[in-house]
Amino acid sequence: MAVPFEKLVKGLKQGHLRSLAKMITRVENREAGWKDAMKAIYPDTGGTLVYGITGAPGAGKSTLTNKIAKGLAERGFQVGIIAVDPSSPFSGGALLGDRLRMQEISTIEGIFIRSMATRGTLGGLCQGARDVIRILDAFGKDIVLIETVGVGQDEIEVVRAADLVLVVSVPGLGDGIQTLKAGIMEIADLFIVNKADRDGADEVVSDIQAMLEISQEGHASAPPVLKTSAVTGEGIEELVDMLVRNREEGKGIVRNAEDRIKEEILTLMEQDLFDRIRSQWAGNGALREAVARIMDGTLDPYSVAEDMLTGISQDPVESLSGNEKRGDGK
Ligand SMILES: Nc1nc2c(ncn2[C@@H]2O[C@H](COP(=O)(O)OP(=O)(O)OP(=O)(O)O)[C@@H](O)[C@H]2O)c(=O)[nH]1
Ligand SMILES: [Mg+2]
Repeated sequence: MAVPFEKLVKGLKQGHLRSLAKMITRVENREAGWKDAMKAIYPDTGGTLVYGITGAPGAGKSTLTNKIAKGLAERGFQVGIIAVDPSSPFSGGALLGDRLRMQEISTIEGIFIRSMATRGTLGGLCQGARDVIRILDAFGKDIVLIETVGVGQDEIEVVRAADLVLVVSVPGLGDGIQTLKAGIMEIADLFIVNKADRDGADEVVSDIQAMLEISQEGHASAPPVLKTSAVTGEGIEELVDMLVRNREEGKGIVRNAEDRIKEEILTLMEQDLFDRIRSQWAGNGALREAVARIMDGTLDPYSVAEDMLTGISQDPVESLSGNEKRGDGK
């Protein structure tokens, strides 16, 4: 028998690492009771600041994330790291290096690291990340760093949901900025030019600044551009200091809060609705029946889909108040 969720929630709140790891796995796997467990921890969340770290494949995101985490832990912060799809296929076979680095960082007091697959995440990558962040939050993490490669749409959505977004560039990628997904430059709160020990870092800094000047015309202050090197340590202290200051000033925490909540509700509903429709219609043979009738020409897919949905619709506001009245967290 698996440990009941209630026990994990209790263990999580008491700061047990095993409960933290187990709870994440079981919520990720959408095991029975996951939602009640999330409801139970929800009141203990909201205190964590989330930094999204993204950029071109191989830009040094993982290396930087680890350095940042170390720096924050040294300053007394409890840090969680979520590495989305560590070692992207783009940089080719860095998996072992990533594993070793992850192992190393996980031995540091106050740091918890967890990887997440991009594909096949039940409930979607964004919701999956939100859940893990919340569990880390309830556990008592002050800051969560989430690393994703800045190429796919899902990955961008994940960092977009962060309180503060760091975009990592490097010299030597040719037109480095261009290799990033369009739209990623717009969501940056802070630009980092990593591998500053290599030639061309200053050019990348000026490129970014020039681009910012054009796009920020008439707008509020442009995001800062910082040079770092994981090799020489240049800029790392400064970067960590900047992030700490940011947390102290409470910047970012409430950015887009309303939109984010809205987005989350819709995502959760979408998933739930889909599961319900599937089990209801596929389970009792109705779907097969409908297919047969479409094939013999008596029905069309449009009408079938419409009919299937009619059964589930209800006045949303009414069902909301019904839920409140119940008030037993179910
Ligand atoms: N010269 C130099 N190399 C660096 C620096 N930072 C990282 N690297 C190296 O660059 C390579 C890629 O670093 P990672 O941290 O794995 O990069 P990443 O962006 O996480 O890569 P993916 O997650 O695979 O996209 C590794 O070999 C690092 O050691 C730096 O500041 N200078
Ligand atoms: Mg990486």
